[in-house]
Amino acid sequence: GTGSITGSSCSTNGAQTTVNATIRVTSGTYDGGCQRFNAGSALGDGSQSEGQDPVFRVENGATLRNVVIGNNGADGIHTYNGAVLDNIHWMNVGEDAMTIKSSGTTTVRNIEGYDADDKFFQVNAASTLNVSNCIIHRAGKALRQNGGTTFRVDVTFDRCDINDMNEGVFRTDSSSSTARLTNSRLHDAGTICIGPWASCQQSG
Ligand code: ADA
Ligand code: CA
Ligand code: CA
Ligand code: CA
Repeated sequence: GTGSITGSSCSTNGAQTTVNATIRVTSGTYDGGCQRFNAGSALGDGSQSEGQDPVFRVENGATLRNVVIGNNGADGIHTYNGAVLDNIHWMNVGEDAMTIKSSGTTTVRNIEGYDADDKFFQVNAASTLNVSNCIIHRAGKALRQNGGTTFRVDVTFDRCDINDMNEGVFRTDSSSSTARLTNSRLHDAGTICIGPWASCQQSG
């Protein structure tokens, strides 16, 4: 069963900081204290234009915790060589919410995000992505392996509430990638598996 899906416990009316240069988390834990981190125009405008900078860049297994990404989400959060994202709330996803930029395992838990014009998770490198306790409302798709790439991505979503996707949940162009959705609730979520996935399943 789905149990309870609570998303993030951060409220969206905390103190707001404008981020004019990407905050880099290279080791240990960065605890945002549930402040609102809003992208300044130096990072981008949160539109669909590519080449915007992320608000946070998390590397080498470091942890980013207790963060609200404000109404300008720019290019969201980038991970390199694996990372942990815990208790993150995207008020209004920008170009995308989170991008895997290099290989590793990225663990994402207790998150929620709203209003992604196209992608929520963007995966640009062979990697593993494990997501649990997530709420994604309004996006084109919840996850996109970078178009035209054929490397292997292994993704799991557990206890997710996915609502109002224009296109669907998981999309790849790779026949070696896998996706699994468990214990989740879908509403107007489109096609769950788009593309030639080696395996793509929903259960529980
Ligand atoms: C699009 C674009 C890629 C990359 C990606 C992203 O898919 O074609 O080059 O920029 O978005 O990481 O946002
Ligand atoms: Ca993009
Ligand atoms: Ca948006
Ligand atoms: Ca992007």
